[in-house]
Formats: sequence, structure tokens, C-alpha cells
Amino acid sequence: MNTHKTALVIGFEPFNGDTVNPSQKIVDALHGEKIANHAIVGAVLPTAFVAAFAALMELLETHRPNLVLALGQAGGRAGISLERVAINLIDARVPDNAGDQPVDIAVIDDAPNAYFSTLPIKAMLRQLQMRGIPAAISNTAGTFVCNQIFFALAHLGATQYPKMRSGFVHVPYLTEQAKLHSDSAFMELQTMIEAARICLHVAITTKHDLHFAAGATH
Ligand code: PCA
Repeated sequence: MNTHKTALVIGFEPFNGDTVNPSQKIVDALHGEKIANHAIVGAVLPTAFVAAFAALMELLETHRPNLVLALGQAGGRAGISLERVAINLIDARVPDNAGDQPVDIAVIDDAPNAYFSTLPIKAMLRQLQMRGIPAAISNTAGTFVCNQIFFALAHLGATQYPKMRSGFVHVPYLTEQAKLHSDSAFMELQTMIEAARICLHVAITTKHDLHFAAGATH
């Protein structure tokens, strides 16, 4: 009998003209690892609103993870962004990979306006900082496909999968991408992979989050 617990790690395909997505590479690297007695299952979603949602539902049904860490690229951000808030809104600034560009619609009709991450983001932040990895709490995951999946995870956790905890972490451009996006911040892939491992370990092993100031004034 398989007594492993499963942690699902989600990444996304490249989008908006990019040829790589760091989140995909992180997921490929972590798939099959074991962290804190959890089997890590990696999955890459299409960066497309309709297809990503459908793929997410199928993944949850198949793997029944008790923890989901979703990762996505946030080009221009300088460090690891531990997302605090998922909002029930889509407002696509660019078309997704299916050519869809929905504006000002709900992720899920008749669902709450927002959810907080159910991962211990302050404990994750503290551990990343102790390892010297640039990181911060972020209070917006945007209004594109990543926020959609973050929100869908939170809502499905609240309504259909009560034992599942979930959250979202945005990562910067890779070093090679930053050359194409002039003056952008970047991070080495190995640092991102290590950061994701740390986040997973802390999320799996922390019952009560830490409390220290890491908010924003604007
Ligand atoms: N980043 C986009 C979608 C896929 C990804 O990696 C976002 O932040 O919405």
C-alpha cells in the first residue's frame, strides 16, 4: 500500500512571447523528489485560462494532494514573491496561449472576492531569508492565469478538498531571459529550485505560521 502523502508542485508553460518559463524548469527538477515524507508530483499547466482550469481539476482528482505549491513567472520582480492574496477577478493585459483575453470577469461565479494563501508564508519568508535568498511577501498575484489558478486552488480547498492547503509563489526571470528583457531583475535557476524546496519543506512541516511584520505601505 502506498502510504505517501503527496505534495503537488505546479508550473506554467512559457507565455507572451517567452520561450522558457522558470516555473516549468523548477517543476521538472523537483518532480519525483521526496520532501518531509511527501512524494513531490510536478505538473506543468498551459498558460491558458480555460485549459489550465480543466487541467488543475483533473490533477487534484488524480493525486488528491494534501498540499499544493503553484509557481509562476513574474518578470521584473527581483526576488521570490510569496503571494498572500488570490482575487476572484480576471483582467488579462495580454492574450493567453490560446489567444483568449478575458477582461473583468470572475474566476468563479458566486465565489468570495478573495482568499488568503493557506501556506505559512511568513515562515517560508524567514527560512528563505536565512538562506540568503531574496524574497518578499507579495499582496497581488496579478489578474492573469497565475492568479486564476491560485484562486481556483483556494476555492476548491475551501469547498471540495478540506484537507488540502495551497498557495502561490512567483519567481523572477531566469538569467538568460533577463538579457532579452533589458534591465530586468533575474535569478539563477539553481537558486529558484532551492527556494522552492525550502518553501515546500517549510509548508509541509509548519503547523502555525510565524508572526512578524512583512507587509507593505503601498
Ligand atoms: N506567469 C503568469 C502566467 C503563467 C506564469 O508563469 C502569471 O503570473 O499570471
